[in-house]
Amino acid sequence: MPPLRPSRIALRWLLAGGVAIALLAVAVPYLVEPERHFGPEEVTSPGADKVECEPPPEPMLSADSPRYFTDVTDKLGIDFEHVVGPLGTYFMPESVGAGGALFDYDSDGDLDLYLVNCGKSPKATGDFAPGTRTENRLFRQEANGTFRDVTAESGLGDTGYGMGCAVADIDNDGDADVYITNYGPDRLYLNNGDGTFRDITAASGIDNPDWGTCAVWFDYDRDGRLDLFVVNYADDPKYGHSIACGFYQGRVSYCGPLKFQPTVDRLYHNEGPATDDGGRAIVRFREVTHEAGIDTHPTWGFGVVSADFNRDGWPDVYVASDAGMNPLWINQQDGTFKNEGGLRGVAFNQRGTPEGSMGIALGDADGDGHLDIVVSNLETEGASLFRNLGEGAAATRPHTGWGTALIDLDHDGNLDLPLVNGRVVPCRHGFAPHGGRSDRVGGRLCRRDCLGTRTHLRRSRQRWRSGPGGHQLRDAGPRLPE
Ligand SMILES: [Ca+2]
Ligand SMILES: [Ca+2]
Ligand SMILES: [Ca+2]
Ligand SMILES: [Ca+2]
Repeated sequence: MPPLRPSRIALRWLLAGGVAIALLAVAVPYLVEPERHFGPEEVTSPGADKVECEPPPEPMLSADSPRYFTDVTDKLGIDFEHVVGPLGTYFMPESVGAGGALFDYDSDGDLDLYLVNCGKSPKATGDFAPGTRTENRLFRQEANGTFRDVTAESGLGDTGYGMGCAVADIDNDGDADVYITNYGPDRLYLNNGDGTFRDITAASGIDNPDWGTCAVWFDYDRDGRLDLFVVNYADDPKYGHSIACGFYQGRVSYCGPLKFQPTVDRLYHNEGPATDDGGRAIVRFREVTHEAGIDTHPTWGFGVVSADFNRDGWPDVYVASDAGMNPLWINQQDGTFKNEGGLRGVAFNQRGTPEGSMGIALGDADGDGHLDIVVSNLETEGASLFRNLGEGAAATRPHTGWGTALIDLDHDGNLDLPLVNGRVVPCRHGFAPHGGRSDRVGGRLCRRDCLGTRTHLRRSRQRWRSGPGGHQLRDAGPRLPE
């Protein structure tokens, strides 16, 4: 890899940080029409009446506030729009959004941008506006720092109902390969080394038809080949996740996790190089979910990270579950894992209560040399900070958090904590968003010593953008049925 020029490094970090926040912010709006609820059943959410609608927050960026980001989206040629709907069927994946990755797909030393897209909801009537693109898209970073859409020529324009992706070199040939989690069958794309990818899902032996949300590559048996842990959300054979649930004062919205069945997350062992029926090189995987013990604890999984949490030299796995405990799978060094989430204090919050966990950030928040964990949760729960000393510490924000990260945004050596919020449960007076209806994110980036400051996402009806001072990507938002 050629050395990076300083100016490019700055741009790269600016972009990486900005896109990280933007991707984390792809939480779909919860703009629902109560009279249009779908499905033969409603359930009531006890406690919803206790959720007060807070007044819109005061702007948090003053004229002399530091600007960590500059909006370069249009300038750099990134025109991605995240598409869901058309709304009206309460198809729950609409309320989750999708992620993406910054990685160097063509090995030229410059980070490229891959953005996962959702698409049309299965039972939705109506359609998107003509020309709406629903496939995942890949943008190549050009020599001048701008981005060019190379989706079609790369072969990475997966059209599944996308949720997330995990990038790693799975065949040890030096280039980055891509796993995509979908609502429906996931996909594995092998990098051909010439700027193109090919779908090797079936030939590789990977078969995850469930609602995959997040995945991580890690070498759990330390044989030099990356293995795959895939987190799945919920099963709903009865309604296909198109079902509304009742809340306070007859209001309806997307259902919570307990309406559905939890799922088993899956572990695939990398068996090494092989060839497909046509004689082309592939990588073969074998599902080891059961023999590794992962099926002993189903989850409503939204996030997953891998690290050596107990410092024994073997990588472990931590899962954010939208209900119930968050499992911490400690590697037993023999191909099996044991859930020690409760034992190690990361399964529940500070009060011993399970939370609606969505995002996970991993980093050394207190600078003691050990990895700590931040988990974003549902409104009224706040995010949780777990220091890696067995201490659990609730950090914070009274909003429903989705994406989060621990990242040094201002290069001062301290990790900062962006938390992106979005409402899914109606409050006492309806669906007032976190801060009213406008087009900006007001936010103060959180240093390690100020866990508790807030970052608000405000939503418009059709699209969101961050700013002022924030990186910007656009979300096409809902196209409401006519
Ligand atoms: Ca590149
Ligand atoms: Ca590769
Ligand atoms: Ca391995
Ligand atoms: Ca370990």
